[in-house]
Amino acid sequence: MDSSNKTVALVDVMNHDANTKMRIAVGLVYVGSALKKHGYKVKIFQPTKEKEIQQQVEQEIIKDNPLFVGFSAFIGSNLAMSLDMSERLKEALDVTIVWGGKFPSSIPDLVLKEDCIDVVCLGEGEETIVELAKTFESGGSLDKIKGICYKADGRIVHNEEREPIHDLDSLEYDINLIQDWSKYVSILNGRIRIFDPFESQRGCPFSCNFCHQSMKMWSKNGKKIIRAHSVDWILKRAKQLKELTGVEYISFCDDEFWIKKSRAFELLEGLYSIGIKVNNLRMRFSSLQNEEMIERLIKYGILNMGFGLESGSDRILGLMNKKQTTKQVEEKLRLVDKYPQMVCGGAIILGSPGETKKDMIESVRFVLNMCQKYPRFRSEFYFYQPLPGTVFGNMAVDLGFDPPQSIREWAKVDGYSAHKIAKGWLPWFNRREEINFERARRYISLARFDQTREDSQSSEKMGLIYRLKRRILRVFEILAAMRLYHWFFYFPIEFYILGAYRHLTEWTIEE
Ligand code: B12
Ligand code: SF4
Repeated sequence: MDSSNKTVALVDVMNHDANTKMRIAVGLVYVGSALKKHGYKVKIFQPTKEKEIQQQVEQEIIKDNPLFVGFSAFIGSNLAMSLDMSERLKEALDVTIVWGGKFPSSIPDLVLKEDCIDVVCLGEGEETIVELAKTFESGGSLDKIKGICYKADGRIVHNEEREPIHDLDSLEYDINLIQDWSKYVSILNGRIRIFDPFESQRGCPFSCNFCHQSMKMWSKNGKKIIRAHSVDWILKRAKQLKELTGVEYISFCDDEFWIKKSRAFELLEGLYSIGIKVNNLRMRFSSLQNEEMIERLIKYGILNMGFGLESGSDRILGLMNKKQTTKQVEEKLRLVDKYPQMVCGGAIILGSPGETKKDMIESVRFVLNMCQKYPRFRSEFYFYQPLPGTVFGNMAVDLGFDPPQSIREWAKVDGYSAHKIAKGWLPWFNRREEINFERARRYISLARFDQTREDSQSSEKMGLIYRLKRRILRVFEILAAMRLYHWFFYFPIEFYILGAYRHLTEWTIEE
């Protein structure tokens, strides 16, 4: 171990408010652990979207006067907040600012157009960040550090690529870098839950065209790059997490969890034996094979699965290279439906490049139909965000998407918090369709496609008033589902009624 007294500040700005439970900045725990191993003092900050909280973090960083500040940045509003903080820190400290993460790695030149950002780490950061820290400390040149882009003499320099890390078990993952567990711990069915504390493997054998995994950087000689931690490595850290927090439910943020079935089961069994179950086990429909598999999952306490449904239109599923059909999806839902203790969900993307109104209606109807047939199935809708370097990202450009020319413009391409679709984000919709698309988004969030939620909440939540409000909202949910089914969005008066009612009564049911 080298020794250095220098502090490094690592920041991941959450795009939610301080009342929402946090997810661990897994990427920063990895890079922070690598720095810690080499003797650096590391502080990880995860400010939420409130400006005061961001400024408190800035004050603490200014007080520490770190060697450099690293930001983990992400498409959407997170980009603008990370940029604001970077600008303020640069102004106050004249400190070196390094950005990393999957999204900045795909647009490094644009990131470096910002005066306050000095270096972008491309891809995996565990080795790169240590080399950067040592070089900043010694005042040496950055030109030999693989996997970075940086500014020198007014121009942008692209260094040689860095090979992906082969042996994931050689990496440190020090969960003691998390400062206040109460911000991460939530309660599910009366038990302690932590969302996505671990990544058990990196990569995916599939290449869905909308996904980051369709980028060239994740293949070598025509083969996908896949690496996994050993089961023992994960279990060791899971035990530690259990001792620290008493956790009983976790999830994994792997690209794809079921790459090797025997390993996946060994891991689930191992976790179960130390009193940890996996909540919302994410998987492809094709990974779910038969009844025996569901029975084994139930045995290890898994009662909730999250599938990548992506579309209810076979044409779009084909375009996505998803390698699944709606018929196969329904077969799997029928299989799950045999087990009353199991609930499942499937996320949908609307607005993919080349998707038409007809495809979207088909998708929405398919989901409505599945929710009705299989009441323990629920669905969420997301809106397509063009990711640079992915197959769909390139297709979007061919179809007229003019990629933003600044970080702030990219920040508007946010499937969560944008109220209006940023201009030109989905150019394959004409103006009329764009308005409908926008309204469909609002009706989708009202309709919720989530019947299981009501069941669990009515038993959990107390009070007549709550149940009454829930019933009224249910009427609006049904109306919204009807509108979506018929793709009829004229006179959206429900929102005015609900808006006025909420204003008058300060209605607080989650939206
Ligand atoms: C958890 C997660 C989320 C969470 C939280 C995201 C967040 N803001 O923190 C939620 C559920 C909210 C989410 C939402 C979305 N997500 Co998401 N999500 C993930 C997931 C599953 C795990 C992320 C993670 O922790 N990875 C593990 C760590 C180890 O990897 P890492 O963060 O990349 O870190 C490494 C390097 O990037 C680098 N690094 C990272 N930060 C830094 C900082 C410095 C200074 C340095 C030097 C290096 C460095 O070093 C790390 C270690 O090697 C990934 C899939 C995946 N496995 O990565 C998708 C992923 C990140 N999500 C993705 C997408 C597209 C989305 C959505 C846009 C989907 C949608 N259409 O709504 C939304 C966007 C929401 C928003 N605007 O914030 C894409 C991003 C692709 C891209 N090019 O940006 C991914 C990769 C999924 C995919 N396969 O396509 N997501
Ligand atoms: S299966 Fe999932 S992780 Fe793999 S390419 Fe498709 S969407 Fe991405």
